[in-house]
Amino acid sequence: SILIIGACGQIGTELTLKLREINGKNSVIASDIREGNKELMKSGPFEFINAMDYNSISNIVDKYAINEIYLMAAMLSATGEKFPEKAWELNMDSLFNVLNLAKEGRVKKIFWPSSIAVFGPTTPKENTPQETIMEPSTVYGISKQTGERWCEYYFNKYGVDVRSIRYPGIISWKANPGGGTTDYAVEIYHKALLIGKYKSFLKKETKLPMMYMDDAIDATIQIMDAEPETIKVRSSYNLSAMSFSPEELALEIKKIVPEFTIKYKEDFRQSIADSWPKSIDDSSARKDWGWNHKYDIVKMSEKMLNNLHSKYKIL
Ligand code: VAH
Repeated sequence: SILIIGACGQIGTELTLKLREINGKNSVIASDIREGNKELMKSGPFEFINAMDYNSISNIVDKYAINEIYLMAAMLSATGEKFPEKAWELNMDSLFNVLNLAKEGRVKKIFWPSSIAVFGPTTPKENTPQETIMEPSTVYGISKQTGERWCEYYFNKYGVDVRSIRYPGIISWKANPGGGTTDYAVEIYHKALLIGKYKSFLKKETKLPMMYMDDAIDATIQIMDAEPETIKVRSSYNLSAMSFSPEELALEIKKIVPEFTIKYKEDFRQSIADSWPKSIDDSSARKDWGWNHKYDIVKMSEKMLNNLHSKYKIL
């Protein structure tokens, strides 16, 4: 069966729900350090796991005969800059725990998310290649770059079947993101419906690679279902669907919420965003295991506003 560590997070929540749809709820164990939202908690089995504690994972692996782990627990870019040591400890200890379970043959397959945060200020910013210079300037990016190196090492040295995707910013409505720099692109939809205005913490022209959650979930399941020999990259695959700036997103929202207004007041997250690429070349993922995105900024905005509209029961 499948274990999701960090099942209550923005991606973990929807990944758990989708995997339960496909595999049956009792063969997908959700776990986190805290409980998740109602929809997640009533959708199937839940266990408390501290991702940094090997034994707490090991016990659950034995209890449910787990053979696949999706490690979705991490401290993201903005919070990582406030608590560097904690971010490094959580992001690295949790990865070593699951890689070692696979190395010992107790788990067959691992999914571990990397991020476009592995790229830094010296990386080419447009159409960033799969292989390129990477000098990440955030603790989160450093931990993801190091994690990629360890994933490739455990694959080459111990035959561990670990697969990874460099997620761009991910936009969703079911569960809130926590502590990211791209989170403005989620908050803006809520604020557009609730108060008709938004103060962006990134400058209007800050273009970043983005993806709607349904595409991210489909890509994650697709790479895990792919035949091993099609996975040519064992560090982590570039992945993206679109790129946009706060100004472009606000324009899209105005088409549906005409009275919406936006202001810009950058904070410390601006320097994080400035260190990242503007657009990503994900041709390797498209070639190796058939990745193809379905959502552009128009389709995403319709989905986000329609779902949030009913979630908030706006009359
Ligand atoms: C963050 N949402 O903002 C995450 C992600 C590329 C962005 O890593 O930190």
